Amino acid sequence: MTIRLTTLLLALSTLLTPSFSFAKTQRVSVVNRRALAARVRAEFLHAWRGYERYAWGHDELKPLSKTARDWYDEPLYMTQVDALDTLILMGFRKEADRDREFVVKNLNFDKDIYVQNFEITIRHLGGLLSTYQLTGDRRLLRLAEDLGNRLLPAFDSPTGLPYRFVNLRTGKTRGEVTNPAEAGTLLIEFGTLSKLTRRPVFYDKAKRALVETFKRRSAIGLVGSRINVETGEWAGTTSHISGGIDSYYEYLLKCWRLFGDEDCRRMWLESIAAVNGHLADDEGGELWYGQADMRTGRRTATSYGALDAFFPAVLALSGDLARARRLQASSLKMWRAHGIEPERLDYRTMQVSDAEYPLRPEIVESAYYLHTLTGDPRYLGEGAEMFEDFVRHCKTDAGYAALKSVETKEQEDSMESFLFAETFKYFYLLFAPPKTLDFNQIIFNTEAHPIRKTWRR
Ligand code: DMJ
Repeated sequence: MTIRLTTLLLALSTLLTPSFSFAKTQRVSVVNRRALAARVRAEFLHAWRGYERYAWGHDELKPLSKTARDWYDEPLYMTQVDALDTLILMGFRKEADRDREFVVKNLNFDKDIYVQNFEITIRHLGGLLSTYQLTGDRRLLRLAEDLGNRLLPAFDSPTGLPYRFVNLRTGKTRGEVTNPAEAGTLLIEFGTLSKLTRRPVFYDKAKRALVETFKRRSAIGLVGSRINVETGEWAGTTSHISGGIDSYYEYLLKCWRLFGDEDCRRMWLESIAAVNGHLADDEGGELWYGQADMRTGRRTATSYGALDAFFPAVLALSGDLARARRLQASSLKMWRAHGIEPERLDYRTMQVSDAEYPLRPEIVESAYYLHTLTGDPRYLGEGAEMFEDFVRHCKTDAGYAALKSVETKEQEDSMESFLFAETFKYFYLLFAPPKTLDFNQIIFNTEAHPIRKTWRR
């Protein structure tokens, strides 16, 4: 099936609804925004061409050696699925059609491999569902449902918390120690699958996983870093908003907004109060979020990083623009310390503790949300600065490369699929002409796949 241009434009016009008029005072002109959006598009295409040439049919391009990498023994076309909706959003029709046909003809989940439930859910289930909504191509929905069926055994634990790995063919599971992010970042995708297939089982299992995580919060309302899915006991009691917990909070808020789920609303409101009460840190007038013991709230570390930079977006979406703005200023300080952000630093000393930059999108995502929700042109200027740094340090002749160190700027032979799903997409949406996605109708999953409400509550 090929999508006709009119169909595509219709889908896009449904997705891209103008809902803001921008202040005349903004310093980055519409012309510059258009030029920046065109630059993002051109750089995306550069990376995509590299992938097509050297890694087509494999999970990822290794941009320095110009070879391919697969996550498992057989490829699951990670980049091809993750990139699909961005190709459509940016208007690369020929490339999108070719990619979609490849995925539909070749993607087969009947494989004897153990996949990571969380990663496959946010990338594959999210990517297939959003592209189905954009194109109406029911073959993508069938693939999504087949995948959903194969992932369901992951939830068959004594607690309902999902095992980390599941064999796509046999349904056998592995990995009994998980974390709140992996247990609680499934409901947007599984819930949408339920709405679109009218099979509640997906919603129910993923919702239970979210609730079972929340139920095990401490008396002061915090969750820990690792949890055993068989006993329900915490195996790590450090609380934070970083990788391993991050998108658990994001999904509490977004599932309330997407599905109108009142349980999610209650869990979000209680959780954000605890996070702001115990993890937020006022450091010399700056706002950061650090680590604390989940039971006592005692501060255990003052570490912040590239993954934490998603939180201004969540705060902004929740309506807390004041904290969102302050935290984004801290993230930008982290970025500017080395002209691109490290994976982690100590915000008291600004000493880098993990220097790599794996092409992460979170800080750009937050700039996009803040610009959309405030109309403040400062976020365009900051986005332009970040984009120039990103191109300067990460571009290679075959694509874009992660950095081993933001201090030395030495590149690494890695280009994760979220470069296409998220990093380029958020840069593009930030600069794209003055119309924006309507957050009342569209919710991005944590991999930036836009899901549109097409159902009644
Ligand atoms: C993505 O896979 C998702 O955004 C996830 O929630 C966190 N990490 C990466 C991007 O940094």
